[in-house]
Amino acid sequence: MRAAINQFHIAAISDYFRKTVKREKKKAAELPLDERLANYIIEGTKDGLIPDLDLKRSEGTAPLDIINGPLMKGMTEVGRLFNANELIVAEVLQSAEAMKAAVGHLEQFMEKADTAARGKIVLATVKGDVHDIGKNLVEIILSNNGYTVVNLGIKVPPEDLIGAWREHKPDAIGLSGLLVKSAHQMVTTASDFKDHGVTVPLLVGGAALSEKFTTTRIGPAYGAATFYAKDAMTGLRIMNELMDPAQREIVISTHIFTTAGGPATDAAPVVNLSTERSPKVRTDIPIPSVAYLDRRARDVPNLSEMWSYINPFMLYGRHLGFKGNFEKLLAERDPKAMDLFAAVERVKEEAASWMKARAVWQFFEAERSENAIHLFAPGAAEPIHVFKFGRQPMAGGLCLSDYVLDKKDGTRDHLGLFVVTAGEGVRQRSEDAKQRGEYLKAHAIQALAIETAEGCSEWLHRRMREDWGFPDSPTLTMQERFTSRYRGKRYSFGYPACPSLEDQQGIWTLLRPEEIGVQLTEGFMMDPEASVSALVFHHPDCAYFTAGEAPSNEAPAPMPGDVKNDAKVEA
Ligand code: B1M
Repeated sequence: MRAAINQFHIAAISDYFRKTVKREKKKAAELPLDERLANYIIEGTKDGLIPDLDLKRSEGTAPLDIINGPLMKGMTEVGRLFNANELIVAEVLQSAEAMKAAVGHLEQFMEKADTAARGKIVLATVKGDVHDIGKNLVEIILSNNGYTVVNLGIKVPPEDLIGAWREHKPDAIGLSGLLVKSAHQMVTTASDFKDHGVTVPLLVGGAALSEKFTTTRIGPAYGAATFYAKDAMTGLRIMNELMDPAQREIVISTHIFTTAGGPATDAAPVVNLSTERSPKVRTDIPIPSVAYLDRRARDVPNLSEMWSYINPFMLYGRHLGFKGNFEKLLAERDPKAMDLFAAVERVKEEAASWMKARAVWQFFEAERSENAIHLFAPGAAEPIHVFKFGRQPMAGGLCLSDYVLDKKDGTRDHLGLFVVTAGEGVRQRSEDAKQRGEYLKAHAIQALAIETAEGCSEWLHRRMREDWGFPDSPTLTMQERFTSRYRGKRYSFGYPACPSLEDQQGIWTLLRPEEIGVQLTEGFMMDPEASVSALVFHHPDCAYFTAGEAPSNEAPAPMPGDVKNDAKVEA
């Protein structure tokens, strides 16, 4: 049973809040002071926190001892509950907010020399990469567990990192990146570190990164201790072990990797030289006509319509950590679902006044030429751009060019291209909230923008199907749309069917997305982060697959990748 989220839920939520909050408050008050102080952190609440901190101080306990005592005990318990799946990301962020508020209050009573810092880390997203939602989560978790974090931001070249190492003398360096290209940039950065005598522990993380790539490529390039951190809490555990004299030596000695995997042993990229259209793709279907061939660029006015295209699993599950079927549990008034829904609604209320969803798209006349697709200006003889694709490394393997039908009676088939974004102003607003200690809001703003970009992709793709003359059936549910149960499919460069990010340049040449505020970085990533580009095909036989390398294209970063969403770089 899929209950769409609506106003009924809003009313139910406020009623639920009134009752429960009163109940919890009563229970906590019965706890002894130290447990109460830890409990504020665990529950992620600030109600009563400051008076209890002052009560603890009035008992003669030094502020630093309160931080390193009951408060840090609370944060440690938060880490344990998170790893035991009893707390979700959103709740961990609320705990960090309480910790920030507590430390912020106590600092005024501390000697300047007094510091609770357990260690220092320089953190950055690598050169060419714009992603920081992951890095910022790491900063929030580490800085509220007693670590000083020097966050250098995004697109940080090795020389700036080496400069920061000299200036801040950190106990560790943390590198972040979203894409496979960034994993390779980490190898380059690590070897630059080695050449400049940097030997502090190196922690690396990012969606497309893997333990294997870290131990067989980044580690050997660095030559000193290197750690793969699959998430922020793992980053914290590694820092705690490194800063613990009892564990440091053993942890470091077991994370120095010398045997390089990769290039020497890299299997030759799989190139399927066949140019035969796969028999899995029919050719006996009529070429659907498109409603227009001119370039369209829009501010998408109705944000709440975009938000109705957001996949709840991604927003509430992937980014905010909710476990289980969010929509179903919300309909059943599950307290965690209610809390999270209300928190996101508050962020949406504010974002509605400033968040901008923008889109640029165009249909192009298209011709298939073996494993390439030629795009033409209306009626032109010469192509204005050619995209070359790889083919699935098997007999009858698929290639994206197979989905473009041959010219019929002088009529060419078509291919759609689009770029959407919801990233304008997001980084600054999230940073401001983070500086104010509103961590859940800071993270939710970035997560909402990212999923608004995805939602805008889903909305625009639907619109392009309508403009192509095959609207979705009225019974198609949003969930079915999320699993692309409609005619045709969209493919994004970097994903397994078209892994070469360099091909983004072609989209930039044709669509000029700069006009909707999206720049392409030297690493062929889109700035702002909350942006998506795609090729849109109408063919009913479209499927997701992993292509081998595109012949003639210079080999992009090695990409194993499976068809669905979890493409990790392997050494
Ligand atoms: Co897309 N994307 N994406 N994407 N995306 C991936 C990464 C991809 C693997 C999917 C795939 O192929 N199946 C693929 C990359 C493959 C490749 O590299 N070639 C991919 C692609 C190709 C793209 C686009 C290029 C597609 C396109 O539009 N052409 C595009 C690029 C956008 C751009 O350039 N601006 C794109 C866009 C997006 C969205 C914006 C829609 C969205 C948000 C991206 C984001 O997170 N910033 C998105 C998403 C959500 C994903 C997946 C599904 C999930 C990523 C995620 O979880 N992010 C991802 C597939 C996958 O991983 N399953 C995919 C949430 C974030 C909090 O996690 O950044 O991993 P993460 O940070 C974590 C940990 O990694 C760790 O802790 C953090 C918090 O727990 N960590 C550290 C990270 N840094 C650390 C540093 C440390 C310690 C720990 O130092 C101490």
